Amino acid sequence: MKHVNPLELLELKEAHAGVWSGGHGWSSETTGPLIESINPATGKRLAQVRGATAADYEQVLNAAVAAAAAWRLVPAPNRGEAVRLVGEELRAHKNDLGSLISLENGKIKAEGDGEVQEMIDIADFAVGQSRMLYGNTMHSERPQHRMYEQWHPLGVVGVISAFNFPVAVWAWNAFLSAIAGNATIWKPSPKTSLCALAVQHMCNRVLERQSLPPIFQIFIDAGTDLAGRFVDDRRVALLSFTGSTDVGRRIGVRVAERLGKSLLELGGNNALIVDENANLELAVPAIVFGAVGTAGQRCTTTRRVLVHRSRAAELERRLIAAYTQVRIGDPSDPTTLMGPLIDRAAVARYCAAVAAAQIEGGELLCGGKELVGPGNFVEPTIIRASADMAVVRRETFAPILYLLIFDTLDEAIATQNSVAYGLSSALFTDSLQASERFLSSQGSDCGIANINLGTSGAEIGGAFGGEKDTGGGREAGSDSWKAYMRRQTNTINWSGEMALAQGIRFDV
Ligand code: UN1
Repeated sequence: MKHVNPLELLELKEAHAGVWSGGHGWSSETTGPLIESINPATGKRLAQVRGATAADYEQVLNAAVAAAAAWRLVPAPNRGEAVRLVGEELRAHKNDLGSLISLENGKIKAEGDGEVQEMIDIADFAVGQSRMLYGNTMHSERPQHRMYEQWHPLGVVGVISAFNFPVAVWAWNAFLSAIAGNATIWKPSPKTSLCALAVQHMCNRVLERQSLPPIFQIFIDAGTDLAGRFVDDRRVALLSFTGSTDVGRRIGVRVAERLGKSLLELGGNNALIVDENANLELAVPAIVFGAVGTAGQRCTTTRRVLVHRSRAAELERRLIAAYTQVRIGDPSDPTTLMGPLIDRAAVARYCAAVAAAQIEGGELLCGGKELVGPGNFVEPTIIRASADMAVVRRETFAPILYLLIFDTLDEAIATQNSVAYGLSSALFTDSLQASERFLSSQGSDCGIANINLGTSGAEIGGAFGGEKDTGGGREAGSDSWKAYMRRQTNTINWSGEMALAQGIRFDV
C-alpha cells in the first residue's frame, strides 16, 4: 500500500508557523518559542511549531475585531453557507485529518475519523441553525406596543481547546460562533498543534476561495503569558474553555473579573450504574468503550461503575474477560483498541493513581502497569474500590475504572452525585421506575443522564456540558447557539401616546 503522509497532504511543514491572522496570514516571526509535536506512540518528534509572539497576538486580535465587524453584515443563512463549505472540505479530508489526529494525539484511527465526523455533524447542524436564530415575541402591558427579542453577534469569540479532542471541540464552538456572526480565535493545545494547523489550512482555503472575511484565526502559545492576556482581553466577548477544572476555575474567575462571558466545559468523574435488573449484554460493551476509549482521556470517560451487589460477581468476571482482549498498541493499526496516553506526565499520573488506590484499600482486578518500551502505553485497569476513597472521587485522565458495590438505587444515585463534578451519567436497567427516578429531579445531577447507554460518546445534537465543577457551560446542539450571541429586547410604541412604566403618570 502506498505510504501517505498526512502532514504533507494537510500542508504542514517540518517547522510550521503557529499563528495565522487575517492581516498577515501565516506569521513570519522567528522569535517565538519552538514547540515540539510528539507522536505519543513512539516518543518521536513529528514537527516543530513556532509559538506566538506578543506582536503576533496583537495581529490576530486586531484582524479578528475587523473580521467580526464585516461578518456581522453578512446575512445569517449566507454565514451558514460558508460553514457548509468548510464541512465539505472536512468531508473531503476526513481520512487524512483522522490519520493526523491518530498520529499526534494517539487515539485509534477509528476515533480520529470519528472526531472529524463530529466536526462534519456540527457543521451540518450549524447550517440549519443559521436559518433558525429565533427570538420570542412578547405581549406588552402597554396598549399599541410591540415587544420582541432578537439575537445579535457578540463580536470576537475565543476558544481554548484541549489535546483530547484536538479539533472537534473547536468545531462545536467555531461553527456556531460563525453562523452567529462572530469571528473566532482559536488557542489549541500545544500538544496537538498540527491537528489545529491542518484545520486552519482547510478553513483558509474555503474562505479565500469565497473571498470571505477571515473569521477563523489561530495562535499557538507555548506557555508564555499570551493565553493569560487572551483571557483578560476585553476584546474577547466570550471565552470558551474546554479542559481541566483547575484551569477552568482560574479562567472563569479572570473572565468574570472583567464581566466577560465564559463558557466552561471542564472535568468529569462519570459514573455508570448497573441496576439489579440491568442487561449486561448492553452494559459490558458500554463500560469497556466508556472506560478504555481514547485511553480514558475523554471528559465523558466512565470512571466509576456502581453495580448492584447481586450482579457484582458476574459483571466483574465479564469485564475482566473483556479487558484481557483489549489490544494495546499502534493507534494506526485497525486491530488496536487502545492507544497511548498523551505524554509522560499522564503516565506518571496513571501510576500514581493506581498506587494511591491500592494504599487506600482498593483491590487491583486487572491491569495497573505501565508498558515498557517507546511510547506512553499503560494497561487498562479495573480496581475494586469504595466510594469514599479520595482517589475515586478525583478525575484521573487515564483508563482506570473503579468498581463500587451498592444495595439500593437511592444509595447508588447518592454516591454518583457525591463527587464534585456533574458531567455525564448512565443507568443500565430494565425497570421503568428506576429509569424515571434516575432522570427525575431527585436523580442524576449531571448535564448528561443516559438510560441503557454509556457515559461516553455524546452526540452533538444535545447541549454538551455539565454542572458543578464541570463548569455549567453547554456546547454543540439544542439551544447552545445562544451562548454565542447577545439578546436584545426591543419595544416599539406605535400608539401616539407615552405610556410610562408600572401605570405611573407624569403630567408634565
Ligand atoms: C471531551 O472529552 O472533551 O462524549 C469531549 C464524547 C465526545 C465528546 C467528549 N463526543 O465522548
